[in-house]
Amino acid sequence: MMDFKEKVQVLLRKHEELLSRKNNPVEENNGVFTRYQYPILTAEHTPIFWRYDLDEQTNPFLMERIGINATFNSGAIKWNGKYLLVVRVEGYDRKSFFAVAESPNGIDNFRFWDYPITMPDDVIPATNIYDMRLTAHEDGWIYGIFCAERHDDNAPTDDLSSATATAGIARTKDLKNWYRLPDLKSKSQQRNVVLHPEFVDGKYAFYTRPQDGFIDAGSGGGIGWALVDDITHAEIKEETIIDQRYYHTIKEVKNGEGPHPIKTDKGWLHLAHGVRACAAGLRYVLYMYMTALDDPTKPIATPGGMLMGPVGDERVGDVSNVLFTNGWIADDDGKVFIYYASSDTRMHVATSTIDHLVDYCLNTPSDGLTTTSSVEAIKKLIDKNLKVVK
Ligand code: M1P
Repeated sequence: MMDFKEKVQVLLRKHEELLSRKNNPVEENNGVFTRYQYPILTAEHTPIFWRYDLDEQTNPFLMERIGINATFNSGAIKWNGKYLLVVRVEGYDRKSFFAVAESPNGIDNFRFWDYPITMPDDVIPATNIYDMRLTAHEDGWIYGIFCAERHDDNAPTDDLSSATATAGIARTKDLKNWYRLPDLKSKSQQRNVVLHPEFVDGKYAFYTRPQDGFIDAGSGGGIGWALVDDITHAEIKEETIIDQRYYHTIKEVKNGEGPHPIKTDKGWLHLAHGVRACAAGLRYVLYMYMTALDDPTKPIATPGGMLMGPVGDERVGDVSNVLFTNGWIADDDGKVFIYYASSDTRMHVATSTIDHLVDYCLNTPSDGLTTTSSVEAIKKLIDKNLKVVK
């Protein structure tokens, strides 16, 4: 029989084995991006000392005291040469919080910092906060924009599910000390709000996602754009839709900007999620688009369909059939790390390059919105190829 100390040693050893496991690229890929063998973060990656009381006097059976359910939808930033994720960690109590996990190479060996982030509240405290988008803004601050969820007090008293979604705003210089600013004021509910990294016409610029209710995007036509004079009292006065939803597409039900776009010499590269409904429920996939360098609201490329959809084990989790992204990192050499979560449960990475993603955007046919136009696009490619192969 192992004594308490030995049991602790076993726990720590197994945990270390998981954290230091090498992650290898998966060989079959479509030439656009490369997936990796293992998820980069799971609930089991959270520190043992977050979950267990390691004092024999107070926990003689060495039982887990605080359960962690999932680690998903993470913001990302390169910081002092390290790849940092601000992870949405969800406890067994269904509350999400933010915690930083750091890797030396962006692919494996992600380790959580000792403490989760203590996020100050806005005037009306939120019940739940999640899905942070990180932006190192040209004003010198690093901003975290996230969803702040509160009970909808206008709902009937016996309705304990209705909620409201608002964009929370906080800023930091070191990712440890966070200063909360007032939530974004908007006529509609908002989720998937993202801060553009540069001033536009001297103003802060936000990608928005107006929605009629907590779940339904409803009349909110897609991904929006709004300029804000003062980020310390951010208010959307005018909102325009820059990436619209369409019937019978991967973004028919909803869409939302992922992380902030990457600036390239050909334009701004955008990564987003699109949602459609099917008999199995909602299906979330990732897609891309590009906007003009001198006007981040002007689409210049809209590749049709999805960039990535859930495959294999990614398909199953707390909310199955979901890929979601709110973080990516572009290295100086052009390598791109796409951080995505599967089924609201775990985090993964896929790699590509700016050149590959720009080529993907500029040369993938747009969705022509009908079967006829899809067949025409395939026929065009066949005609071209047959001249080569015959
Ligand atoms: O459950 C899937 C996702 O649902 C929401 O995204 P959206 O607002 O686009 O529907 C978010 O709650 C997100 O966290 C979650 O991953």
